[in-house]
Amino acid sequence: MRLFVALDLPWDLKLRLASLAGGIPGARWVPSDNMHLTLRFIGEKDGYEAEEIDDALSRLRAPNFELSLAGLGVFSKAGRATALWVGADRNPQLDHLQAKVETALQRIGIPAERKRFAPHVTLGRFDGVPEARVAAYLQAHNLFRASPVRVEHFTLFSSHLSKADPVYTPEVDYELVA
Ligand code: 2AM
Repeated sequence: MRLFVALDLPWDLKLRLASLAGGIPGARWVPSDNMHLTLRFIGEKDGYEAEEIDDALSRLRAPNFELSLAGLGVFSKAGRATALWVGADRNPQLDHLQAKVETALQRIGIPAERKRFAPHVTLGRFDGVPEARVAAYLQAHNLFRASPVRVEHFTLFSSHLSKADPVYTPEVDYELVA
């Protein structure tokens, strides 16, 4: 199983994010069903390890919080944009949850994530799209801000890759405390 831990998003927020799709020729837009905010990518694990992960995550206690998605940006490789994302307002409670997930996974032997946590929801992926179109898109949408949502659980997802879009399945939800 290919696993990752993420915040699922309410459907109306996904629809709002999906309304940002379009305007960059050649972009592969993420279907709204697939939108999420990754806390930790885990990767390929067998059934026994998946149970250990579930056990570790189910012991985690962290408070629920409000999440505000705002601002757009791109990830780039060698000076070329590879992915478009919407960011999140700075949020100590989100950082706290992510750190707790990281610690819980390290405690059961999963190697530490080296990349710094950069909360984002990926909207689209690029493969050689014109940089000027990306720049114009960012300029047109840079004031994007979604209504805040209350985050009351986080989710262990499995991911099945295919030639088309990957299929993400929520396997287990873990409640955050009030
Ligand atoms: P992304 O949105 O920035 O692409 C499921 O694949 C989720 O895990 C995606 O949200 C993806 O982030 C994230 N992820 C982080 N590291 C990954 C990796 N090495 N391979 C695949 N997905 C990864």
